[in-house]
Amino acid sequence: MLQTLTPAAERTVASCRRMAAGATAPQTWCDFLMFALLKNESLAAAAMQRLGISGDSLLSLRHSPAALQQAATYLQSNADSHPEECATLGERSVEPDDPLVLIQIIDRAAFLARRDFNAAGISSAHLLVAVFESNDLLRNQLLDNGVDHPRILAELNLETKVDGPILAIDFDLNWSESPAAFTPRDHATAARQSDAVWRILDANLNRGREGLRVLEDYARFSRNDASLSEQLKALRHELVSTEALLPQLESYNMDPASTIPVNPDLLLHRDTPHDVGTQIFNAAESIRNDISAVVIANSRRVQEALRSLEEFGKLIAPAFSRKVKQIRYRSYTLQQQLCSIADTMRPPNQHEHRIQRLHTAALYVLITESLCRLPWQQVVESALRGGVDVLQLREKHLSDRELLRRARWLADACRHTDCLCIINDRSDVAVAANTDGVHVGQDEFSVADARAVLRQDQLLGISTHTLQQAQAATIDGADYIGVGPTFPTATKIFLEFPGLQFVTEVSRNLKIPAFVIGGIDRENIKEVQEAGGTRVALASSVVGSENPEETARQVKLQLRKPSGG
Ligand code: TZP
Repeated sequence: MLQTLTPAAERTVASCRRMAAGATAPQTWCDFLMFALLKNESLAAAAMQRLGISGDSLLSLRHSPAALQQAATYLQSNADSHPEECATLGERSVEPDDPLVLIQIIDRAAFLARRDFNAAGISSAHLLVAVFESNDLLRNQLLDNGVDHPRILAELNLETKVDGPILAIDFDLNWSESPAAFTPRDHATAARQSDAVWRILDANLNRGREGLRVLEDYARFSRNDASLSEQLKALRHELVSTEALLPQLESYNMDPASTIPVNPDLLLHRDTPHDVGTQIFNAAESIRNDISAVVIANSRRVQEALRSLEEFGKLIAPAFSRKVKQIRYRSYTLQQQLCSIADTMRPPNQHEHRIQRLHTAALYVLITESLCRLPWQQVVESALRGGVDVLQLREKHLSDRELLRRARWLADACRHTDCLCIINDRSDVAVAANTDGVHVGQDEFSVADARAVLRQDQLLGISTHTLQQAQAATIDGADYIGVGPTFPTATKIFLEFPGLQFVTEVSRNLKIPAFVIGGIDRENIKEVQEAGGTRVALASSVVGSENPEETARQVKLQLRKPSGG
């Protein structure tokens, strides 16, 4: 539990007391605390400098001429720049006449420090955040100058997640504890002896660096993305430079290109011959189907390495761990960019997932607005509620733009369900709307041509009217076939009806998912089943019904019954 102020924080509070002595206005105390933070050598002072908060800028914020004079004198003096002098000041315990505002700020700082995993005590950094949060006037003035909460936290490298108003402190402050108690944690020395921790850090620094190099190569040579590869390279170099934050025996030079650890302690603990992990192989490790799989695998590798470094780093070097955490967050952003590029090429498992869904599908419904009794979107929603497995947008006469708009709407409606979304005829629309796939007829693009347009993870179905066509579709690599027309229908004009005989032929000869189509309704579905059909594609009988949900539900129930039952 944190009960202490770090020496710099003690010095700062002491300076503030000296400057603001006798002042009654809370604003004065806040302003003077800012001056004191700036004046004393501390984390906060360095951060304030980087944030552009200078003595002059603070002076310009003040309104009282007397206080202005007092502050200016203080800034010019050397009073607080000698640690020895300040340390004596810091040993004084809490003053009985400290104003409420100061006590509140310190309470808040204590609260922040408790939430900061790596905090060794209430530091100047916590004081800076606390004063920023506590004083509206000061905060607004800083915000006007572009200094906001996230920037302050980032500059202070604070781990704390700050929210809510100032809370009452729930433990006793121990103001009198000696500054010696703030030196790094006791277990650090013991942990430093730990061979295991060093080996873990060594392995993961290598793993992280190598993974980043792979991603960088991809960005550079495959994507030709100079900015992304530059950022990945910078991140890799930064990862290497974190080694300097580990406890070290002697000084050493940073060489980001080297595979030999620059920190000799890391090398000292490297023991590859006895690493049991070098013998463990995962079958998936050696299989990469395409570039996107390489990108995804290495992104994971980098994340895992960084997480491991962050966790084990806490045992021996909190500053190292904090830095790695920052790198991990930045790597997320870069990897998201990389993976979204890679995803465009082939999202992992998406095709497999769609194929699996297709194999469990029994009811396929075609959506054509002119056949719908209700507004077509309502029909879609109703059919989805009824448990339809696949929806196809079949519109032959819309403009491209309107077709795409509907395709996107349908894809979005299906995305929140496990229903597949298919576009009739138009592979380009299926790609643009990112639907689950496309369905073509015998007079449209061939399977091969449609595949050339589609993304690799998208499904492709084709209508077939003869066993020969059905066999060809299977050989060409279609994911499913339409089998029909089975019964006469007003939905599409046909000269011939292969009928139930064709259904039987397909069911006996082919294993590919086959959706029987053409004039099917709740009355004749039994005949389809008796002919060997297990899946059906319906248009008018569902979308033209008053209650598509109920019709879909009934058809699905029927399909679940054993053949002819
Ligand atoms: N292909 C063969 S039959 C058919 C298509 C598109 C129409 C199916 O519609 P319905 O209304 O179920 O007969």
